[in-house]
Amino acid sequence: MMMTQTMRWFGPNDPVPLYAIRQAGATGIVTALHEVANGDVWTADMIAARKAVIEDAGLEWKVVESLPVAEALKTRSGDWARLIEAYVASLRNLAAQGIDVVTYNFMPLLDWTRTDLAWALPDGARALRFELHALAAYDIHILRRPHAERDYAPQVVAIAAERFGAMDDEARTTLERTIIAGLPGSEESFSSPQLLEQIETYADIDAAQLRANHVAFLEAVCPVAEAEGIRLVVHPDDPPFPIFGLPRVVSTEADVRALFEAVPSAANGLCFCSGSFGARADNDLPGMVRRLGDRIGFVHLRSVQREPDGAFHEAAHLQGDANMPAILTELATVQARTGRSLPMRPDHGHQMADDLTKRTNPGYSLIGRLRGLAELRGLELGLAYGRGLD
Ligand code: DNO
Ligand code: MN
Repeated sequence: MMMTQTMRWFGPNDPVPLYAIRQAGATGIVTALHEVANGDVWTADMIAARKAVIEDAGLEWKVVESLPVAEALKTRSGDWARLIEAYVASLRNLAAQGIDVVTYNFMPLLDWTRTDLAWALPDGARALRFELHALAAYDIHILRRPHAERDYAPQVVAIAAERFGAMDDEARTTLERTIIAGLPGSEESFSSPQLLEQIETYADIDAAQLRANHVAFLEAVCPVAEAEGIRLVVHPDDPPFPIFGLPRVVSTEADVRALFEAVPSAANGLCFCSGSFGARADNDLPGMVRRLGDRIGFVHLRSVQREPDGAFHEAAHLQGDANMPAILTELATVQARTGRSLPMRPDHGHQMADDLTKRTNPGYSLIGRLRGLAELRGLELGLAYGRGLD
């Protein structure tokens, strides 16, 4: 059984058209109603209209990524009850349209974060990169978060000061915009003063409290998700460790296991992202698929190349640190056991070839993801053939 090949599409404004995704060999679309404000209900009409556009292109809306979780749900404050009602209303409307996998994440304030969106590779292609020194330079010298230097090793603080000192105004503005303006799929973006203010709302929320808030969210929405046949899959933290002193509690296998044990509902699932988990050397990616597989409802495949000093960049899908043959082998075992084909998408791809001359969503250009999907499809088929095409 092969995985169901999908690609992310950011809606009518996406520079990548649906026909190109179909030509890339995907059958399913991963998308969201990005125009709906975080916390508002996704109505049946809105969902049906977007679904029709996708189906007119010969594709199927396979996965929602993401139905966003409003900040008040993460901090368990404000109009928490109303936001829960809105969330489950959206789930009901999605189920009525036949959509059964819904992605979300529980990262405080910021979604996925990088410090460079066009890092030049030796062959001239461009990759996304995260560098701890650059993050520290922004945190300490631009955001100027009180006592930020306490969160970094002394040598990182020293290098960050040098890096900041060497930056001109344009470089400082580019770094600031890269970190806080929100990457594709993020629901929030901030100015630095706004981010500083928002970080304060987490002053009394440590990892234990954030995890408790996450469990409370799941306990409130999983009964409806389960009744509606929806798998609610959490996307891991990216990067998978705290930044700006904010807790992150979906970074490791132990984090995921704690969620599953706290809320055993079948609707409480995982979006296994090999890139996000793979940014940590202590995450055993094939082992996580093997041990968590029955709760995986959606798969992001990409590979990061970890570098020294807390840096990493996006590698090609079959290069970098992820052991993709081992991961795909474990995924095939999970599918054989559950009898269910998992939706999979190539996650971030390089900006390469003609895409270097076009406006693209960082990480979501066409050609880099098309190459990734082709390589992953070939690897999956080769492994299946080697097993006798089970
Ligand atoms: C990271 C990517 C991101 C992701 C969002 C989900 O691995 O998959 O673009 O889609 O962080 O919230
Ligand atoms: Mn991902």
